[in-house]
Amino acid sequence: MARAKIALIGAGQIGGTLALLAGLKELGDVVLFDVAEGIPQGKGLDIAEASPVLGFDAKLVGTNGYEAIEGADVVIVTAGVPRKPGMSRSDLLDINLKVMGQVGAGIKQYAPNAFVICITNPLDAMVWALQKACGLPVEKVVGMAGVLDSARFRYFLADEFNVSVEDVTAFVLGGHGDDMVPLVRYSGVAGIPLPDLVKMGWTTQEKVDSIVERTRKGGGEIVNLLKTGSAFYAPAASAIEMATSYLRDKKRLLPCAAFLTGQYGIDGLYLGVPVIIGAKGVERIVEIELDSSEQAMLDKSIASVQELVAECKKIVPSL
Ligand code: TXD
Repeated sequence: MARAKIALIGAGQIGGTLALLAGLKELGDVVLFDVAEGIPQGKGLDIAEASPVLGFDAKLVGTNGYEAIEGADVVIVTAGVPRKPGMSRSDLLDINLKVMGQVGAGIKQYAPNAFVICITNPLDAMVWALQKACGLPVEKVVGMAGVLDSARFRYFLADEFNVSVEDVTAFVLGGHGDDMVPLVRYSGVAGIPLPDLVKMGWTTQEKVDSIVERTRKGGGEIVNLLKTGSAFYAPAASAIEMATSYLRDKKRLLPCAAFLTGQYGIDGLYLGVPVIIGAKGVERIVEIELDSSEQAMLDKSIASVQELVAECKKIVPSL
């Protein structure tokens, strides 16, 4: 069977890491696209030159033209600008909405059958705008945030319990912001829920609360350390997990920003919820039961995403 084709729109920090991981996992051939000349070409060639040493077969090409993404099976979008000092949130929205417009048009023309994963921030609004711009079915356009937020939660828990990260499951719902909803009841070690682990004396409620807080602020913690730029290894790994589930029809249950049509009482908005990703894209949206405090946290998160989308509609009324 021919190799899958993976198009990476944006060849910055995350884009470059995505290309390396896609190669290492032999997911398929990779096209790196960026408006910056030389960067996608340089990164593509550099990673291709690593392939004999690392032992993978994949073609990696860099480009500044959308035609090179023709027929892509998966498109992962990181294109955009980060918020710089002095830039307001709506300045950032304005620029990145324009970027989503361009990227969406490119996908519509050259990769209308792709599974599209958006990573660009502010995530919940950008994936919404990207879906509108490319016009692909909503089950083929998702946002990456929950896998990353859950991975952070899992790592902190594994560290606290001194157990393998592989045995820690964790769930984070809602928008990709400080009011995301880490679900303590649905997280635990090898099937033992966190509240039971507290009862068993493995940890304390205070420690769990502080891990929840650290998870919520996980993105900011890395930004503060790096000073320039934001996290890129874990975000890239998370998007690759989603792409793999699609390409290999694994039907993983992963928290992703998916378009809701009534689930969780929401219609017409992208929000981080558990979904099953298989060969058809988002094959199922899983509605889990929430208690009143979890629902209240989710409602707060929903309100933030709604506010963000309303701001986007103000900037681009045609959306
Ligand atoms: O969980 C999540 N969703 C996130 C999101 C976690 C971490 C970072 N997240 C966001 O991903 C971050 O706030 C950014 O919006 C994106 C990409 O992060 P990255 O660290 O890769 O940013 P870079 O290094 O600035 O790369 C962006 C690239 C850069 O090379 C630009 O030249 C390019 O985007 N760019 C474009 N490419 C194509 N088309 C257009 N119009 C364009 N404009 C800029």
